[in-house]
This record gives sequence, structure tokens and C-alpha cells, in this order.
Amino acid sequence: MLDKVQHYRALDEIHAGLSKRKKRISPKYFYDERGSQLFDDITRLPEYYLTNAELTIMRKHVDEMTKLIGPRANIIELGAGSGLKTRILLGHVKEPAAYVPVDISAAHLEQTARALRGDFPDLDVMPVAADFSQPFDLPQTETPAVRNVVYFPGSTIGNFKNGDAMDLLEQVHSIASEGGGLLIGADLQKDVDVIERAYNDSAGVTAEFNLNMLRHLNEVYEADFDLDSFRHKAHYKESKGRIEMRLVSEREQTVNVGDRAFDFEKDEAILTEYSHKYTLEGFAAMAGVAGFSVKQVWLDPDRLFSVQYCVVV
Ligand code: AVI
Repeated sequence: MLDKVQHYRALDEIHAGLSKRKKRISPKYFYDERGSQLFDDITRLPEYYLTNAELTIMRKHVDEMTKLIGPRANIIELGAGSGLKTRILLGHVKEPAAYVPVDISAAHLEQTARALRGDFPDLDVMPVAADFSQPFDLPQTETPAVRNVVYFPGSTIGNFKNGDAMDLLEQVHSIASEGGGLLIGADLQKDVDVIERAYNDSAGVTAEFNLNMLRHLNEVYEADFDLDSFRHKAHYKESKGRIEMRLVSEREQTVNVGDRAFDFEKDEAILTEYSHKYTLEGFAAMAGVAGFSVKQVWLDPDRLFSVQYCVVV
């Protein structure tokens, strides 16, 4: 349950987004319990190549990754890593000092931490409940760490606008600090049809995931969106190298959110997500500005996705 201050802060943010000439709502409102479940379902879709490609890379190259990470590193994951990728990594890191998952949802974190402690009984799991895009304090590890290595899988970096992604990488740079590293998953630019299919799957799960944001707002923020009168739209904007996901109003209508009303014209859209796709050069340039140098890049055989190890310079 969100506390009252957080609730009203979120409501203000939603109102501000819906008051813009081009309406938008932050992708963080996708992730209530149902939204997280739907995202999980997306990762298993045949069209959503990202997860499979990243897993293929992790399985094949984890030994090279952990060699670069070195022994007694403190592994800090941005997001609660209950997934297979995290387990592959943790199963191979040599004598990790600690594993620190950072996630805004304390409940989700606790669940993850419990499961990981069960599977890795010798690992010091030290969850931090925080918004990782803001500065946060690292816990003191019992075993002194040789270095901090931030793990940021899934191409979640792509959901941040370029300026915000830079800010986030700078924040990661200060966490990794001198001698530290960043192991990051970054989706790559490729054939437009392949990308667009990943966000317009034939089973309609991504559409449901997108529309679930409105259900979430109805449930938690006293909104009255009619889910049947909005449709999912995802298209790849080549000039920006990103998927843009929107919810489009099927008719002229007025929607209440808390104590405010918002008018929609027919076909007016709410922007709900960007998902940037990178070139290797573009990613290296962005990492460079944030103070990282890309040390090694691993690709899947179809060159769809990259996992990159960057070091603090
Ligand atoms: C979490 N993130 C990396 C996903 C992506 O591909 O940008 C979220 C997503 N949106 C639609 N499908 C998946």
C-alpha cells in the first residue's frame, strides 16, 4: 500500500502528464501486480526476441563476464532480479561480496531476496528499497568488496529518454565508483518489422499490458477510464531509434482521474512508453559521456541484442 504522500505525489504526476498538449503517463504505472505478470508473459512470447536473445548471451558468455568482473565483487542489480539471468550471473561470480537488488517495491524485493537466499545460501543478499533513478545509499557489506559492479539487464535503460538515460548512467557511474563496472543489456537497432512485431504480438499480450495501465489508474487513483474505448498502438520511429507506445482514444470522451477531468478527442493518444534501440557506436558514445568505457560486447548469433561490460574511466 502506498503511503498518502507518495499517493498524492503520483496523482500530481499523472495529472501533470494528462494536462500536457501531448498527453503522457510514465511507464512506471504499468507495473501493478497484474502488469508485472503481463510483462512476464511478454518475455515468453515468440515475437518478443529480447529476453531469449539476452538469455542465450548470458548462458554462452557468463564465464567471460565473470572473469572481467573478478572475485569478491559487490553485485548491485537495478531492479529486483528474480529472473533466470540474475541466477546465471550469481551462479558464476567468484566469491561475491554481496548481492544488492535495488527496487522501488519493498514487497517484490523481499520475495526475491527470500528466493535467492534459498538458492544461494552462502550469498549475502542485501536488498535496498529505493527508486534507482535517484541517489541511494549502498549497504555496508560484511566482506569488503574489491569493486562494485552494477547489473542492469533487460534493456530497461531503453525505457529512459536519452537525457534521462544519461543521468541514470551518471548515477550508475557514481555507484560503481573507481575500479567498478557495469554489466548492461542493451537492445539493438535492426529490421523495423522484427522490432514492431515484438511490441504488437499476435496474442495481444502487449496490448493488454499497455491497457492495464488504465485499469491500474482506475483501481488506485480513482480514475474512470473505459478500457474498451482506448486501443494499443506501438510503432518504431526510425529517426529516433525507438518504439513509441501509446493508448489511443477511440472516441471523443471525458475521463476523470481523482478530482480532475480530462477531455480526449477521437484518436487523441497518451504516450505510455519509449523503448530505445541502440547501435553499438551510439551506446558506446552515451556510456562514454557518463564516464564509462565499453570493455567487451557480447551478441547473440542473430545480432539482435547486446550485453556489454563497461568500466569506470
Ligand atoms: C521493461 N522494458 C525493457 C520492456 C521493453 O521492451 O521496453 C517493456 C515492454 N514494453 C512493451 N513490451 C515490453
